[in-house]
Amino acid sequence: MDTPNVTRRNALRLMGCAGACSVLPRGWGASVPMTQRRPNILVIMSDEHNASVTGCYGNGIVRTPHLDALAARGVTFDACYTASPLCVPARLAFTSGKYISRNGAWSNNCWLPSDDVASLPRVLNAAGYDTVLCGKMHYDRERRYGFSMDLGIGNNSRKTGTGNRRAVADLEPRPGVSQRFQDFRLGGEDENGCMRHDLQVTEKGSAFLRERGRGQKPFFMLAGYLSPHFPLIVPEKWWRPYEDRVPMPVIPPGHLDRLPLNYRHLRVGFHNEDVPAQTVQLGRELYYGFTEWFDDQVGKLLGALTESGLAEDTVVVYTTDHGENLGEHGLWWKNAMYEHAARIPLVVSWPARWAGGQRRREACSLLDLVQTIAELAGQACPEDWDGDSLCPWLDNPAAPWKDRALSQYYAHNIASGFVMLRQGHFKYVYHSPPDPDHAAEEELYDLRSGPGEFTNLASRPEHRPRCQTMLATVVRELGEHPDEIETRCRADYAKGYGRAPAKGRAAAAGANAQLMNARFIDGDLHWDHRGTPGRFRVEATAGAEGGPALVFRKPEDDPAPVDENSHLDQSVRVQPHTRYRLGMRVKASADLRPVLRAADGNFGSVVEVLAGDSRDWQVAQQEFDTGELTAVRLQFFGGARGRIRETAPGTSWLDQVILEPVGNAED
Ligand SMILES: [Ca+2]
Repeated sequence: MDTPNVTRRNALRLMGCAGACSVLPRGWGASVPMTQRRPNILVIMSDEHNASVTGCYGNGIVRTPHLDALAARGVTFDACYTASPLCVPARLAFTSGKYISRNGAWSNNCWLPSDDVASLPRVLNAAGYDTVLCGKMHYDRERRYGFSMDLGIGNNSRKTGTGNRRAVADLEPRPGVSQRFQDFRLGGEDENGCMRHDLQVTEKGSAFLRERGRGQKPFFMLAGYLSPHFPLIVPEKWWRPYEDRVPMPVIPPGHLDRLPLNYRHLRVGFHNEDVPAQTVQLGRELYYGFTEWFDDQVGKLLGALTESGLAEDTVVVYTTDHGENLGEHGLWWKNAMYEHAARIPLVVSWPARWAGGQRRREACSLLDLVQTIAELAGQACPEDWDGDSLCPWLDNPAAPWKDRALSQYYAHNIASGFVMLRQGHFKYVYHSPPDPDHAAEEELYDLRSGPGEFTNLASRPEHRPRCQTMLATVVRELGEHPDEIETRCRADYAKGYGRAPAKGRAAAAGANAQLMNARFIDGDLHWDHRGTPGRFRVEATAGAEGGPALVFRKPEDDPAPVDENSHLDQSVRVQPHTRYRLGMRVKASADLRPVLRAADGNFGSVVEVLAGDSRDWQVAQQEFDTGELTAVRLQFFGGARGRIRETAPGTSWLDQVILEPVGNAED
């Protein structure tokens, strides 16, 4: 990596660095003599929390008393950014201290190059800490990256390293909206997998804190909450205070047509183009309610810390992995570089060292937080980490700070990767050319004069020098031009990790017959079509961990197409509290949408896997948790929201469906 960067970091670290956290960089693994006891470090990391939906970030509607109280006891950062607006890349950047392009953490389907990387947990282990994983970090089930204790909640996904890009022209709108919007509704905590997960985080995290006595090794605990990540299924008592109280997004006329190509792809790829206004409104209200529910969990966990008697010696950090667009700019979920998705809350509280209620307004990032934690533990970071410790700036608000943050997105539903640089009050985004026929795209926003990010200044002559300078900064910071990064990303996706789904043998069709309510004739699975009878050959019966799996393949000699008159609709027995992978291979001339529902109709749609509008074979997959269910209903049909869409007979084919357990329930 670039030596000047390291020099710059060291210089910054040396400036104004005083007190217990004064650390000279010595190379990774070197411990530093401490003059006082090193603090415990509790990082509470939520999922998908839009910073602006927090009381301490100026929201006058949402109620977040516990986070606000933490801010009153701590230092709040107004312009902190994620390393990538997506779960796994952000979390792997946090784990590794590096930009995602430097460790291949492109998407949710990725892991770090090795389990043995010089991770934050390993740095803290070397400093004499117990490192405790309590909840979601979205790790592969074979990777813990050095955490010395795992409280056993989730982190059981299976990464294959594969990915793709959307074709530039693939922007034709489809009728209906994403199945995810069907999970904008009232419902009990038990109906929301994120809430079920988070109740465990609070319970096990609190138990750990209460049992942890003084005099033991210091601990670092990552309390990984899933809230307020969709599904937005929220108990009525938490939603009711926000009914008709959350303002709608304000989108200027014509704005959606002027979005960068990649963001138009996000709208089509996530099927967000035509969300009814009442759905937008309800979703926003539910999100506020979910955020308050999460804040209540924070209160319980911090209550346990107080009861433990360790609070005085514990640094408490609150942050999230990325934000949530909430319908702003016509977008839902994250994936974009607007403030709603890329900016994240960050509060660092340790009253023993820093007076509460302070704010820091300049730009910083999740990668800076990583180095801050290492420095608080009195441990030098690996020289090739990409952030800068916030400690000098925490100690002294007038200390020089870089005022710079960088974020990258190379995952799904885009035509090309993009990178964002926030510097001062400007935000610059560079989108790599998606193909040889299309140029790179740039965005430049002045967040002071236009905080809504509706006016792209990048093409204005007076701003061209600024764009060029900011792109040069991006290249220097990453050590590579974004176009080179995009090329490497595509090559990595094409290669994958060589981890094909585990396949058993078609030896036990009888077991399958027990697993699903279907007819097996001569080893083939038959089910009722409307129109053409379906027949799929059973290819495998063993799941990745020896559990039940179903793999159906349409025999090549079976000419029956899956068209507007045909569908798959089968009940399948599943293990409760288990994570399953649903994969399918289809050929489509129109959108084909498999939907997974509970057999009792009470599960909602948890799987949204679709083939897209392509005449080529498409492979899509998604993981889901079964919760309390013992059976789910697997449906496959063309069109959106259950309506069969007319397709040309013979052009749409369902080739293969895989349903297999991949581990314990995660999120
Ligand atoms: Ca996330």
